[in-house]
Amino acid sequence: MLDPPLPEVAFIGRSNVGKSSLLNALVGRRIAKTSATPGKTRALNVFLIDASHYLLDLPGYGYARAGKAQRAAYRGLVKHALVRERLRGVVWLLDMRHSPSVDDRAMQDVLVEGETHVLAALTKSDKLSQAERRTRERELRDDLGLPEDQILVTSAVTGEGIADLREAIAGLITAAA
Ligand SMILES: Nc1nc2c(ncn2[C@@H]2O[C@H](COP(=O)(O)OP(=O)(O)OP(=O)(O)O)[C@@H](O)[C@H]2O)c(=O)[nH]1
Ligand SMILES: [Mg+2]
Repeated sequence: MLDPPLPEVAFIGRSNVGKSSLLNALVGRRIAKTSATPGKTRALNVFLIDASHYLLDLPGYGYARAGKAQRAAYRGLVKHALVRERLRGVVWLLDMRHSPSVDDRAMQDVLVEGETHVLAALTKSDKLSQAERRTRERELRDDLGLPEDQILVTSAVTGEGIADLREAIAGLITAAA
């Protein structure tokens, strides 16, 4: 358990989806390391925010170039993160340009199974035109089957959705455990 014990929210998603970048955008500081090369985040990195909660940055899943042992280690990290005593929920990131991958589906099953509180962050909205963005948002909303307020369109580049995500995370943290 982290000291001091405080509510935790974990960032989960496939490698390169933008977990570390979104975390940085949320806190307005470059505290998590980011890279254009998948597999940048290699361990569980913990950030204490405003002395009130922790944000957990995790390695991504589905990183094809990682070795077998490394992938097993990443899976273990994520699995353990999900059962942490103080975990209040996860921000589950999906690249808005793509349909959920097999690994994303598997993660969704795990999240449903564990009754984990989920905020789905659709990332990199800046990479789409307005028309594409609307289409993809609708498709993903239909596809994911999550309540409307649990899906947020975000961009670490333009800042779209960041304030809403910050608010939603605050909601997770203050909700009765
Ligand atoms: N255009 C755009 N690029 C982004 C956005 N978020 C992240 N990126 C880029 O995507 C790449 C991966 O970002 P990271 O934040 O390192 O991704 P990650 O999910 O933490 O990756 P791993 O730690 O390897 O699992 C970097 O080149 C980022 O600059 C975004 O909102 N818009
Ligand atoms: Mg990362």
